[in-house]
Amino acid sequence: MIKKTENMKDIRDLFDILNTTVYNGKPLVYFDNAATTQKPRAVIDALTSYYTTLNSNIHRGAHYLSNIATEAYEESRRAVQAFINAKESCEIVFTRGTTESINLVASSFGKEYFTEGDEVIVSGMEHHSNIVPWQLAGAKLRPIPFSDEGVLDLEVFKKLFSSNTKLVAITHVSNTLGTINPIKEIITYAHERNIPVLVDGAQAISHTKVDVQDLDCDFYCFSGHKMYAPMGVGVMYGKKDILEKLPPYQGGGEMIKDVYFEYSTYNTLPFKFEAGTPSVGDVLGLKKAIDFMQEIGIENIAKHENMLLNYAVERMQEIDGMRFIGSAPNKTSVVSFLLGNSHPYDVGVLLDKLGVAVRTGHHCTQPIMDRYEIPGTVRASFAVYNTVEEIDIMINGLRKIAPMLM
Ligand code: 7TS
Repeated sequence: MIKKTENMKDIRDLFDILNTTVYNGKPLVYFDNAATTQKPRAVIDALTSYYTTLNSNIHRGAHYLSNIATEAYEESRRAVQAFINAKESCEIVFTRGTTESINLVASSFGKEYFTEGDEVIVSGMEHHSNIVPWQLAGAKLRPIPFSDEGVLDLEVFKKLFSSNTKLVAITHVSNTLGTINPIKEIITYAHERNIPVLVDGAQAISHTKVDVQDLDCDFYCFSGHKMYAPMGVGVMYGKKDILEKLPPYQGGGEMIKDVYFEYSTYNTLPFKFEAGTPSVGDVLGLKKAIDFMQEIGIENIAKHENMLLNYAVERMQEIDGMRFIGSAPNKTSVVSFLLGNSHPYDVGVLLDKLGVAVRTGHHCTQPIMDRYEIPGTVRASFAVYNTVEEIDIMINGLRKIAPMLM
C-alpha cells in the first residue's frame, strides 16, 4: 500500500528501474513518459504471478486455472469500468492499445456509416493514430486549427460541420504540446448536431480524472503502457447502444455465437470485439496499475506533475535560445522545446550522454511540425515519480549543451 504522501521517495522505491545508471554511473533521468511510463513492482509482479501460477486460456476452460484466470480478467474489466466511470462493464473492450482501439472504431464505425465524401472532424494536433485509421476507412479529414500557443480555435471548429460530417475524433491531450483540449465543450457542441465523438485519451488517462459519463463521449481510447501498466493492453470504451449497432472488427474465436459455412452470428458485448486469445497477463497488470494510481490519487498525481511542469518551464526560460513549442494555459507535464535553430536530435543525443532520456523528432504528429515549420522538437515529459532534482540535472545539461550548439 502506498501512503498518500508528499514524499516521492516512497513512490520511487516502487520502480527498480529508476535506480539504473547509464554511461559510467550517471543516474538515469527518465523524461520519456509520454512515450511509455515505467511500471511499478506490483505491475511486474502481476505478470510473473500470472505466468507462474495462473497461465491458461480464458472464457473457454472447463478447468480450474481457466476459471480463475477468466474471473481475474473480468475483474480487471470491472476495475477499468470503475476507473473511467463507465455505466456497464460490457462497454469496456480490451485491445492492444490506443492505436488498435482507434482502428477498431474506424473500421467498424466506418463500415457501418461512412459513404463516399463523408468527413471526420479532427484537431490539427492529432497523433498519426487518430489520422491514418480514418483515411484508411475512406473518410476525408477536416482539422481544427490551433494558435501559436497550442490552443484549438473553437470558432473554426463550429464552422467545420457540414452535412457530410459523420464523427468528431479528437485528442484529449496533445502528446507533443501537452495541451488539454476542452473536450466536454466539443462533445456538447457535436451532440447538439447529433454527431458522435471519439476521444483519444492516450495522453490524458495518467494525468487527469476521466469520467466517460460526465464527458458523455461516445468512444474513449487509451493505452495501458502510458499509465504504468504493461505494454500490449489498451482499452476501447464505447457506449453500449452504439457498440451494439457496430459490426465486429476482427473475426475469430470468442467473438462468435454460431459459425456455419454459410454465415456466422456474433457474441454479445464486449466479446464481439475481442477476437482471439487476449493478453491476459497484461490485462491483470492493468488492474494493478489502476490500483497504483488510485492509491496515490489522480489529483495528487496531477498536482505533483504540475509542480514539475511549472518548475521546469521557469528554469528553462533562463537558458539563452530556449524556444518552447506549446504553451497553452491548460497543460499536462509535457515540455516540447528547441534550442535556437539547432536540430532537436542533437540536443537529445547530448542530453542522453548526460543520462537524461527525452524524445526527439515529430512524435508521430507531423502536422504539428508543419504548422510550426520545424523539423521536430525535444520533448521532456514527466510522471509521478519524477523529481525537481532530476529537472535540475536536465537544466544543468541544457546550460552546457546550449553554447555548443548555438
Ligand atoms: N494517441 C496519442 C495522443 C499518443 O500520444 C499515442 C502514442 C497514441 C495515440 C498511440 O498509442 P499506442 O500506445 O497505441 O502506441 N504516443 C507516443 C508518443 O508520444 N511517443 O511515443 C508514443
